Parts: sequence; C-alpha cells; structure tokens
Amino acid sequence: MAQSPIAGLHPAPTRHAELVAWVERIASLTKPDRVHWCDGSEAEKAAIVADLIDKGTLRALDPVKRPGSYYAASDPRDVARVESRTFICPADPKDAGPTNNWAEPTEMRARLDGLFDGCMVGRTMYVVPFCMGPLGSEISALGVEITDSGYVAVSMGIMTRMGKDALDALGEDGVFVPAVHTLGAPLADGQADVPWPCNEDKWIVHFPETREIWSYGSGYGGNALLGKKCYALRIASVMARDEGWLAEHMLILKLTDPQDRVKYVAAAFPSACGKTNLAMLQPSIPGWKAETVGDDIAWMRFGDDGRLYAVNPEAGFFGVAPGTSRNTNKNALETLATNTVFTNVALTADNDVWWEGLTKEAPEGLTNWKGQLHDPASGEPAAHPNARFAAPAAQCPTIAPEWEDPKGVPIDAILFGGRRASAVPLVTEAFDWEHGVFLGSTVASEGTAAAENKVGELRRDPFAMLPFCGYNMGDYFAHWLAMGKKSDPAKLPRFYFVNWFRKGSDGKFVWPGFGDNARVLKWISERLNGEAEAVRTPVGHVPTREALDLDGLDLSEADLATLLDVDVEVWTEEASRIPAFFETFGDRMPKTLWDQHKALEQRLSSA
Ligand code: GTP
Ligand code: SPV
Ligand code: MN
Repeated sequence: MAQSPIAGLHPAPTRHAELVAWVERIASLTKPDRVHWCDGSEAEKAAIVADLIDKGTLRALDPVKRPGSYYAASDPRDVARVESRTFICPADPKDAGPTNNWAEPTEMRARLDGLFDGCMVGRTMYVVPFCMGPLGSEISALGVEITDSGYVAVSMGIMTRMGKDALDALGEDGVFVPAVHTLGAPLADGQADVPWPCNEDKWIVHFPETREIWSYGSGYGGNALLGKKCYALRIASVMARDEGWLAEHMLILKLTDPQDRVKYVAAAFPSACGKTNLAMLQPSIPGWKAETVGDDIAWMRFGDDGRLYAVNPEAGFFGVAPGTSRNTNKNALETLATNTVFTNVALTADNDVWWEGLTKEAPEGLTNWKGQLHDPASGEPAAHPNARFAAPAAQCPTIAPEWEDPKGVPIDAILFGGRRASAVPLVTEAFDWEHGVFLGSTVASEGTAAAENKVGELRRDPFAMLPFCGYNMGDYFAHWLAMGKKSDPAKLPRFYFVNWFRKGSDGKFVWPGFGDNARVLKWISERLNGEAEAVRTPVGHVPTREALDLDGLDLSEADLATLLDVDVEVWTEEASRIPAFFETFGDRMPKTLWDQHKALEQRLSSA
C-alpha cells in the first residue's frame, strides 16, 4: 500500500482492516492536514483542549471554582439541533415516513460527496472510536466518529466510552457504525481560523439501511456528537426494530420507598421538558430516595425472566443549563462542579459560569453568550435558552451503583409527558399496554429552544421521538405493540402520562414540580404495589385527592381541580384532533391504535 501523504494516517493503532480502509477513504475525500486516532487518555484530552484554547474555541474556567472545566460560545447560527436539515434516507420514502425529511439515497450520496470533498483542508481529522453502553455489555454497540472538530472529540470523551477500550472492543472485525462529521469550514493556506467554525449550510444525514451517519456544517450538540441522537436513537431505533428491542428518548431512574422497595422508572419527555431534572430528582417527601441511571436515552430489551431491562448508552449528561439551580436541581449543580464543558452559558467577571435561574439576580459584569457585556435591561437572556453542560455521569452524587450494570435495570413503569398548559392531568395511569402505546403515540408538547422550531407552539411528539425515530413512525407504533406481546402481561411495565406544566388562569405553573414530582412517583410506586386509590376516568386512572401525598404543599381546592379533574368537553375536543394526526401515517398506522381512539371516544361520550 502506498504511504499516505497525510500525517498520522499510518500506522493505524488497529488491525481492523475495514475500519482502516474506511478512515483512508474518508481522509482522501476530506483531505485533512493530519489524522489523529483518539485513545481517550487524559494526556490526549489536555493536548486537544490546549489547542482549542489557543484557537479561542475554549476558555479555561477558574481552576479553583471550576476545576478542569471549560467555556465555549458557539456561532449564533449554530445553537441547537436543526430538524429541518435532518434526513433519514432509506431507498423507499415510505420507510422514512411522514415525520422525517427524506431524500433519494443515491442523490444524497452524490450531494454529500461534493460537500465532503476537501471539507477538512487545513484541519486535523480525529478518529474517535466509542462504545454506547457499558463496555463488554451484550446490549452495547460500537461506533467510530470521524470529525474535524476538537470540541466534538473532547465532548465525545465525556459523553461516551471513548478511545482505546472501544477500539480494542472492535477487535479485527467487529461491527461499528461509521459516522462522519465535519464543521464544513476548510482552511485555505494561511487563512485565520474562527473560534466556532461552522457552515451556514447544514446536513444531518442517516442511511438506516447501511447504518451510516453523515453530518455537515454544525458543531453543536445532537448535530455533531454523533453517538447521541444520530446513533443511539435514529440508527439504533432501526437496529432495535430489526432485532426486537427498543431505543428510546427516555431517562432511567431508581426509586426506593421508605420500606426499601425499589422501582425502576423510564420516562420519555420531549427535548427540554424535564428528563434531566426528573432523573436527578431530590424527593421533597421524607423516606423516599431517587437515584440516577440515565437522563436522555434508554436501550431496553427483555431479559430471560420476561422483564424489560434498560441501560443508559451514554457516559455523560448533555443537559440544559438555564433553570438549573440549588433549589430545582442541586444534584446537577454538584455533577458539574468539575470536568465540565459549558456551551452558550454566560461568563462571570471572575471567570465562572452563570445562566438564567442559577441565582435570582444576575451578577454584575456578566459577558453574555454572544461575547458582549450583559445588559439586564435589554430583556435578552445572558445565556442562550439552549445553553448546555457536558459532564461525566459518574460525577453525579445520585448516580445509582448499578448505572453501568451490563444487564441493565428492570423497568417497572414507563412515563410519558410534555409541556401542556391545559387539558392534561398531573398524572394518568394507562389501562393496559395497548392503551399505554396509544397514550405515547398521542403525546403533544409546547415547543422548546432545544430545536429550531417555534418555542411555545403545540406539536405532536409521539413517545418524545418525533425528531429521533429513524424509520416510519407508524411502523414504530406497531413495533411497540409487538413488544407488548413478547412477555407475560404481569411482567410488563405499566404506563403513565404526567404533566408538570399545567398553568392556572394567572398563567403560572400550578404544580411546584422538581423535588415535588416525587409525590407523583410515590403514587405510581404505590399503584404498582396495589396500594393506592384511583378514579377511573375516560382517559385513564387518575389519583384520588387522598391518594396523592400533598402534605406540606400549598395548593387550593381549585388548583387540585385543575391538576386532577378530567374535563369531558375539553377531552372530547382533544380526542377529535387525533384522527388527523393518525391519518398522516396511512396504511402504516396500526388498527389497534385506531381502535384505542374509538374506545376513548366511546368512554367520553358515555361519561
Ligand atoms: P433534553 O436534554 O433536551 O432532552 O431535555 P430534558 O428533557 O432533559 O429537559 P431538562 O430536565 O433539562 O429540563 C428543561 C427545562 O425544564 C429546564 O429549564 C428545567 O428547569 C425545566 N423543568 C424541568 N422539570 C421541571 C418541572 O418539574 N417543573 C417546571 N416548571 N420546570 C421544569
Ligand atoms: C435534545 O434536544 O433532546 C437533547 C440535546 O438532548 S441534543 O443532544 O442536542 O439533541
Ligand atoms: Mn434529549
């Protein structure tokens, strides 16, 4: 083989011929100045960080207040996932379904060939081997991300098991998902770099049939850290469909009651709707303990005992900063005391970080995420609403001892939720698995800053997977229904629908949320034990006033009515909006869910 002119391409630290050939192919297409195979060591991280500090991408935070931590501010045009630029490209558009953008795969490949040709000129190409899930677990899966962003390489080191161990796990012929990422900002000879290179044009592309990922033009979050949404949800959901498991946008939580009885809970809430916060919850009720297994993604499969086991495929938290405080989520704050990368938060005069909600008043002399002196009178926030932290999960004070257990944890309850100012009660229990799947399929939520869609506008986000399902969502519903037939009904988790975001006539949240969400978890846990009362309503079982532990809460009778009463008129209207959504899936929509809709209408009309 001819020696490549690209520095660092040879020798490769692996005998995996297919991997080496792929890296050579991508290098000859993208034409980087040099190639670096990441080993995941501390020395390597220090070297990449030093280079990023040199370029102005990262800034070291105060080494006493925030050891090992860095600050980055993105280009203002690169602040969140870009759903309009995200594509799922199977041969048949029907297999992508009505909720995904699709492009003909041959045409898309030709387009990508053009975009990636020379895209890394002047830059280093990092080869980042990673493992999603605990190393050595049967549930885990391997990937290799090629990226020309040092920030992405460092972030992947926090968010995944990255480096030599993952490469070793691949051996000489292990299966990996190839993921190519570029900022789309080649540097001509002598051209000065910018702190946050990116391209106006962005393409986040998935080929589910060949299990490949190509990402162009963005350096932010889910667009660029390809192990996360691109692999662990979009590609993994396709693998899961084919292999009979589930890849979900869910937190995983361990709940221990005062009698030391343990329940494991998974919960799917749309982006920026409370997963990280519930996963790290500090219960406000005495005797109850909550521990964290995962905050964003769950991979679940049935064990030999017929129970559904979940693992967190990630090794870090990429969480929303704004709104995080001692009062709302002290465990998150303790997690990010060290070794954290903050992006698009505000910088304090003494070289620490700040965001809206961290403290009541903004400190003097803040630099906002755009690099300007913050003016509190401007009405503009100092931190971008989608500002985030990347921190190692192991640093979380409430991390569960079993969070890396290769067999996962057995799930007792699956929660759905979203931001709903009206209609949806605090908590509802599904009648059975099929009704639970129906509830998941109809999730709607008010938009957040996590993606570029309109903030506040209500949209359907079934199973909180709208932006993350790698195939036809009608088929996805059918897959969930089929999963429910794989085990004894008594061993299946039960489904619940929660809503922390109900607003009163004053426009304020009625429910205190955060640590008080433990009260809802308590009811769920007691329901699972057959100990708590409920009212049967047309939409499901809702707690009686007495069954919900409201001790010490200041809620009026009117507040409780808002939180717990099911208004038949409002729900008849809600139900009438479901068919238009279901119809978009045509013949891919399972009849079972249409039957569920009909049954809901019948329960409403006879209520
Ligand atoms: P992604 O990482 O985007 O998938 O989001 P997430 O679901 O993990 O959301 P996260 O927990 O980061 O919450 C997003 C925002 O919702 C933060 O600003 C939180 O402070 C706020 N939030 C979370 N839980 C509650 C709650 O119980 N009540 C209220 N009112 N706000 C909450
Ligand atoms: C989300 O948007 O659901 C996130 C952040 O968790 S990102 O990694 O950017 O997808
Ligand atoms: Mn998420």
